[in-house]
Amino acid sequence: MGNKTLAIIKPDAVRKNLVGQIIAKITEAGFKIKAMKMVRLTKESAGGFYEVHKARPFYNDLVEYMTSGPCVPIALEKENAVEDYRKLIGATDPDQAAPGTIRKLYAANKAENAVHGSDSDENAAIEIAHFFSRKELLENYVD
Ligand code: IDP
Ligand code: MG
Repeated sequence: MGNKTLAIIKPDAVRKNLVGQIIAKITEAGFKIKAMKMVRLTKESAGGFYEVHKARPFYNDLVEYMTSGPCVPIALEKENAVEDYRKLIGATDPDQAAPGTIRKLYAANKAENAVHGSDSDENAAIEIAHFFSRKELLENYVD
């Protein structure tokens, strides 16, 4: 069981000024912030990040959405991080998300759903490396 996951506060939530409230939910749930930045993704970066969804009908809209404004990637640490964080954010579609979850509270719809969460330990490592260099992770390390 791994202890790291990648969260992203997506552009819709940043536009709605929800960064603070979402981070509060995350830290109240016991996650530690290991690295964080605010960044406007290029099409190449967003397209690469969501490469696994390339064949899906919503891929182009997803890349457009993720590049529509700044987002806030956050490397998180907690025991059982991937599973616990996915439980905290709720289902992809906010209509299906459990009460009190971040997506239930803050997501507009299945496409613009406020936050990202890694789906496995392996992908968490890949996704953290997508946004944070080894140097950044070491220099900014918070124990
Ligand atoms: P996840 O974010 O809950 O892991 P994924 O299936 O990995 O969900 O999809 C990645 C992202 O693509 C979603 O968070 C959402 O922004 C978008 N997405 C997923 N399914 C749909 C859909 O059916 N229509 C439009 N956008 C979608
Ligand atoms: Mg996913």
